[in-house]
Amino acid sequence: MANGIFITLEGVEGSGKTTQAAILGDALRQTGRRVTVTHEPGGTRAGETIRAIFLDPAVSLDVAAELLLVLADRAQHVREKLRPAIANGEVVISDRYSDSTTAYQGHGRGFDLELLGNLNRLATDGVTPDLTIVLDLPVETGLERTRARARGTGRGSDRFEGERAEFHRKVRGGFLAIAKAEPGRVVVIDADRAIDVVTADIRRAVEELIKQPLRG
Ligand code: Z5A
Repeated sequence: MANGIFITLEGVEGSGKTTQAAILGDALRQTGRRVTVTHEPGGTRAGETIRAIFLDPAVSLDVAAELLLVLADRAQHVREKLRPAIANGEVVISDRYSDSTTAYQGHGRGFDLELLGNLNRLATDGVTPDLTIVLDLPVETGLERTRARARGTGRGSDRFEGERAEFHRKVRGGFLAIAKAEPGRVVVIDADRAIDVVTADIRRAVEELIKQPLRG
């Protein structure tokens, strides 16, 4: 049985994580691998319930409550879904994971990064990505994409879309700081380009990890 692999996609809102996670999942399935594509917050029944509270702009949440909710979501996601799938030899792709907490609650909200490191260790229980792809782009471009999607689908804005651009810029800086500190795990890809061009760069990074060409 092939070893399980854990890949995470990170980045600011509208950077294309969900789009690229689905494309990458399909490309990996074409190699005959079993693939789980999942996301945070969410990914489990408990997680989807937490997600509904976490993102609802009408629900008042202190930033400490926000932090603890996303950690509770991760603790459940790891133990119920991620670790079993990885142990079963699957490729697991998660749209957001622990780096989002460092970037949003740490760099964005201002929680102490050492504290967040300890809390993330508790939540992740040693489940660390083999590869993290940060999709990087100017926050205005990402927010414009999500606004355009909202106009097209009627989807309302969430707790974070209402934050000022300055907050999202700090978050972007957080992801870039993580990438600088952990170059062996984290690859930054310019996401301000056409979808297929971004896909090609992601494919190259994943091929390097799995030592196998991808099609599609
Ligand atoms: N959060 C947190 O604070 N702490 C944590 O620890 C975790 C999360 C885990 C999750 O919301 C929120 O939770 C998130 C951080 C916080 N909020 N923010 N900001 P979410 O899951 O609902 O939102 P998101 O993760 O930011 O996803 P998103 O807004 O859906 O963006 P995305 O997944 O990166 O992008 P997408 O859905 O693939 O694409 C967005 C639109 O752009 C869509 O219409 C696409 O067709 C289009 N798109 C995608 N790629 C391109 C390119 N290359 N060119 C043009 N258009 C494109």
